[in-house]
Amino acid sequence: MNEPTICIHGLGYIGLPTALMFAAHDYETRGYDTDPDVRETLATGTVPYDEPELDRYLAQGLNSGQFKIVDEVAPADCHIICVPTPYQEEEQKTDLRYVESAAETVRSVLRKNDTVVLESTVPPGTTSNVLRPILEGRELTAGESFTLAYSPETVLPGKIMTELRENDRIVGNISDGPAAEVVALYESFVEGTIRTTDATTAEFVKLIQNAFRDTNIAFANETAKLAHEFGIDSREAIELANKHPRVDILSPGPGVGGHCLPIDPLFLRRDNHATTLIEAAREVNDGMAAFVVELLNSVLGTVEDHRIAIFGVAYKGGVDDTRHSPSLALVERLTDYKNADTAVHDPVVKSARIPLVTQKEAVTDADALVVVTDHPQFERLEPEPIGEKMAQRVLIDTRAILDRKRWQDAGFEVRRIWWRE
Ligand code: SAJ
Repeated sequence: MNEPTICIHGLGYIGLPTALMFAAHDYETRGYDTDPDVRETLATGTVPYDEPELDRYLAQGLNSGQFKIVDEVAPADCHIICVPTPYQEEEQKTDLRYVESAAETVRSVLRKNDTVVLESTVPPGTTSNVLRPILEGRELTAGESFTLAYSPETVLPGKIMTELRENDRIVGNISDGPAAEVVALYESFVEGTIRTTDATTAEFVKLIQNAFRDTNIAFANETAKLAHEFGIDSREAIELANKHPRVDILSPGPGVGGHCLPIDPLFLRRDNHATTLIEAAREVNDGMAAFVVELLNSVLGTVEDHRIAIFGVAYKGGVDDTRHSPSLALVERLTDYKNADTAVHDPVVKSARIPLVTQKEAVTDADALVVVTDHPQFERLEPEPIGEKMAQRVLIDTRAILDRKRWQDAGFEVRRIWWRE
């Protein structure tokens, strides 16, 4: 087992699965996180969030000894940085403090011929202009005495382990020529194609992928709102439009959440130059909470003095992640209305920054039920037991996942973001 040793810096949503993937492919893998609570939880074999396959990989990594959680970073042949890069809305810039601090740590143990890879999502130029100067010293030059590359993850929460294996991958080197060591490293588990480019292009590609998806969803959301005005069925219109060989419009919904699509497109802003289309798309998507309130108002007259049950606080179905969740935006918007009361239920999320209640508590005396997250559990909801607890039978199905006719037959007034009413 003469594979190089790997140290993963940051054991969150991406660092942990990546570390476990390397460990499962015979690399002696060390995992380091600056948060002692994260280290302690993982060391007991507990994955702090829901993600298929991860528990099994963690148990296997710890039991075999291929994966070890360390309290201090030691020298390793390869360092992979997977730390958060939050966006500071007020200053309109990416907070690179965690990347910088991880780079300082790597520098303290970096040796000649080692490899350093950044995976965190960052503004274009970060690997060359921020990471490189921290790592380089009098004796160490990137591209000469050590390898430095950027390689973004592209995995979908809920399918992380599958997509780590199956997705194509980009490796962006900071000097000319392909980063052979880095390609070889990822080739150990990536079944897709690995393509090489320069680091800044790789950073840019990651951002435009997410900006493209966000913009496409914004187009779908705008289409749905326009269709409402024209009195036509947006679902039918989008399905028909998508029959064209070069058209592929995504699905409208209550807004775009998660830690990637709402944030990454903003990393493309440069020296206060607005990215016109991309920022307009963000506005459209952020505006969907207001549209859901409009739908509520159209049935209730006003949401003032009404009690609204909200189903789902996860940002999308099947995950327990509530970051930038459309439900949180909706709850926030409803606080603008006098005496509008909200009760939020989610069968998957264990805790959120707002109180969560049981399904029964949420619907009891509610004037409307808004289904925000497309959890499979909600698709199976029965109208009658819910309706009999509610004060009024009103359903806003923002994802069009419920059988409208059944709910209407049970006396519900039904509204949806897409689909003709
Ligand atoms: N959504 C819609 N309509 C759609 C699709 C999604 O409203 O047709 C909403 C979802 O409900 C959710 C949000 O968009 O609120 C984002 O969900 P998602 O499934 O589109 O994406 P994420 O944020 O879970 O993961 C994205 C993925 N990026 C792309 O597909 C380009 C993933 O591959 C990335 O690795 C991930 O961001 C990341 O880490 O950057």
